[in-house]
Amino acid sequence: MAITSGGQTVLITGASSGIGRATALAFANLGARLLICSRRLDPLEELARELTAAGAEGVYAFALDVSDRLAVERTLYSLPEEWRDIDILVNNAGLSRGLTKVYEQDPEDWQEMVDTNVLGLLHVTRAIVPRMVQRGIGHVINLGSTAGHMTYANGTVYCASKAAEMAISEGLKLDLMGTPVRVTSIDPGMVETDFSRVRFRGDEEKAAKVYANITPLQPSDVADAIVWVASRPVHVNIHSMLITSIDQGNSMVLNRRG
Ligand code: 8X3
Repeated sequence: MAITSGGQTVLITGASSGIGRATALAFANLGARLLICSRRLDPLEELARELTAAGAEGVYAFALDVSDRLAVERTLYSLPEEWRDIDILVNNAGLSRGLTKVYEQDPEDWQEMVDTNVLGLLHVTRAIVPRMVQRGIGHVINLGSTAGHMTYANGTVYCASKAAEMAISEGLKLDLMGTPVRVTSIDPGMVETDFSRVRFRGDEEKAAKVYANITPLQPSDVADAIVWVASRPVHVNIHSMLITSIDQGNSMVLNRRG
């Protein structure tokens, strides 16, 4: 049975832009019911209209800062009745702050990355997975990174947060043995999103240099992979998928032209 047919209910965190947004659109094209959340609600309102136009069977948009454990519990434990049975959770919310030597970096940057990328993922997982186990259906798709496979200079804490994501995905899969709930880690390399703009706090020039003279992945490339893993037969669990553009070998090796 394909799990992405119409009627499947998919929760996507960090849905307002980049990979989260592209994933919401990809599932909408398949007629899914979508719960979309991000820290701010305004960008989700326009997205909700686009998702409906694309074919989503229903859309429920709400503001959520995944790093705020109490807000996650309050919001996800009181979803409207018709939105409680979530079939697919895409733990996409995440960010990077700074490209700095770890021994010089502002601890506030560490805090924000660990709170969102590690604890945020755990908070949402903790709120959603027990009902998946109870219902006997579910798929958790976590967003990792090439950064979790290979640490690069000046990115220590971001890389550590993605290495943690990989360990959490593995551990969650082990803890779910004996249940039909699947776990996948999708680990992209460089994707052309707001990622670098956020990392450099809006410094467009620095952000542009990251993708200069290479062809990065597009958010839709990653969304394709997410939809593919979710649409395998229910006895097939894709544990992880490492995806880069043709111009990226690993965290450090890039084919910059010119
Ligand atoms: C994003 C990939 O290499 O820019 O997760 O950190 S990288």
